[in-house]
Amino acid sequence: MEKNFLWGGAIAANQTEGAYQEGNKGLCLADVLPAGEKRFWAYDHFEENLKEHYAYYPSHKAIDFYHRYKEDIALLKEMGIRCLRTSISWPRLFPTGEEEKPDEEGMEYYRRLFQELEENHIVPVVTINHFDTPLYLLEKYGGWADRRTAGHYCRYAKTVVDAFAGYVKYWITINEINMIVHVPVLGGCTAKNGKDVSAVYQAAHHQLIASAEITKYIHKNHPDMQAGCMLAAGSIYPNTCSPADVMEAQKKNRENYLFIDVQVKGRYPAYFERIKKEKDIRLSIGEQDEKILKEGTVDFVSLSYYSSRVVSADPELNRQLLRGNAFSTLPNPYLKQSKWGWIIDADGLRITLNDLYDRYEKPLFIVENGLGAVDTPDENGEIADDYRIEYTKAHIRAMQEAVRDGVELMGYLSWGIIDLVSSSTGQMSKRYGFIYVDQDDEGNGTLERKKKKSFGWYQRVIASDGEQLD
Ligand code: BGP
Repeated sequence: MEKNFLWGGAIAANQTEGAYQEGNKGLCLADVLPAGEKRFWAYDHFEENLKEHYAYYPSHKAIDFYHRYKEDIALLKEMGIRCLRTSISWPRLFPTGEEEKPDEEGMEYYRRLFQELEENHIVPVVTINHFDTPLYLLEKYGGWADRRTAGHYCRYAKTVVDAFAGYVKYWITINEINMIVHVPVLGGCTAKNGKDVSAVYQAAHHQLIASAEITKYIHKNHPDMQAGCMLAAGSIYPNTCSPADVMEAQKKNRENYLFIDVQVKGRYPAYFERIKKEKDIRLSIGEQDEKILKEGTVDFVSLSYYSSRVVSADPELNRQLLRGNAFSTLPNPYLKQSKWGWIIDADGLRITLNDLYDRYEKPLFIVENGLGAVDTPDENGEIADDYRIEYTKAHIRAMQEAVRDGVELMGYLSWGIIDLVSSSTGQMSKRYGFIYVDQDDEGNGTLERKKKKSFGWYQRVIASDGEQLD
């Protein structure tokens, strides 16, 4: 890989920081979610869930990154990473979302964090909104379904972009923007518990508008910065070569590409008209919206990639979809799955990168990829996570092939480079890290950090610029 390739890792505020009430921080969705089975119910029952009291809320302490970031950054530096993607907690700066000015204590925390990264020569990539719209806005306005949430986001986003201009060059406006159609509440649409399709697409429209406004703001005021969109990616394969299945796969792929099509091309694609008709989506589009979208197109396309998916046009088969995840899929007989039912498909990363690059011709950036697995320390406390090394190695190889295919790639960031709370399940036991954190699903443990076998392996990969994979 090229010398300036951004090798590194990724985390998010609501899954790592903890300190959920420190300073004046307001709450976000994760702060009212339990761990385990009940979490999926909670996503579907936003309002009912608010009345529940759980014995343990994993985000409240998370991995205590808020207090331990110096120690963690020192370990990441030792690993040799060149880039860390993290997010700013919106409600840490704007507790309800409606404040005019940010909370100074919160601002100071991020200033110190970015300074620490700078001193360690680690390039930050910052997500402005990673699944943590202030809970107050979710309750009061139904989240992004109401355009006022977009206005509050823009005030927050302009504040951080201006304040941290000296430290941060790469910004991602909204994490996995297509998630809103798969798990609406997680994506920030709580109106009607995320069950009204028009409200969901209205919320998505507001996110697209807000993202375009900030992108335009960045281009105008900070020409050295770059603004990117982000897709929860993974090509969708047809179950057979029957044209009906191929058509179904194309349709499902478009449902995800829709958002990135808007963010790259600055307009809704022609096929959206048919989606609207078929789903009976009624949207209210402002007079200026066309112009806003056109003027706020992104500089790069970032993506998370964990797996590919398989769909069929046969309703009978669709009843057998693997559920329990944000994305449902049929099993792929050629591939294995992780313990959480995620299909493991390294070649799929190459296919996805090629698809995206053909479509957008913009630099791509892998900002999440990794294997969620159970790690069991041996009698000496060592963690030999060869399965994670194998997964990552295969994906890096596939990525290198995509680059040989002609894809322009800015970097590779391994998700959850340090163990953190899983977003979908709230578990600690679904671990992604090259650094182990001693904590279980009920919050027991010392929070002590420990290098896994993969730590040294990734260190060698980066030092050799991806040459030394074995
Ligand atoms: C993405 C999110 C991350 C992260 C990751 C892994 O959807 O952007 O926040 O959590 O998926 O998913 P999980 O934590 O559910 O295993």
